[in-house]
Amino acid sequence: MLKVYFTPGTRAGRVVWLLEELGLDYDVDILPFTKEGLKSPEHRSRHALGRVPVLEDGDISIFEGFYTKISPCPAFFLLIS
Ligand SMILES: N[C@@H](CCC(=O)N[C@@H](CS)C(=O)NCC(=O)O)C(=O)O
Repeated sequence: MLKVYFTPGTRAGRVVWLLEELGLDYDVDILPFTKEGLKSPEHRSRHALGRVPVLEDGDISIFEGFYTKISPCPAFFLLIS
């Protein structure tokens, strides 16, 4: 199951939007835009700078907006490979 780490009002909303458009199953973990939310040791273990979005797919963890958006799109990888 995909999991998106999301903070309201940020670019992480684009990942949620894309997953909705693709009709994929996913969970959302909502992190507040606070030091406790984004800069917690737990979230820093996912993203060293404590930012969103982060997308997890099983054991794989991806950050940076571009990669979090292309990774659920296998057709894109077929096009560029
Ligand atoms: N280049 C990154 C930028 C990520 C980023 O700056 N996210 C903002 C929200 S839009 C964030 O997490 N800011 C919190 C912070 O920098 O402390 C991407 O495209 O994912």
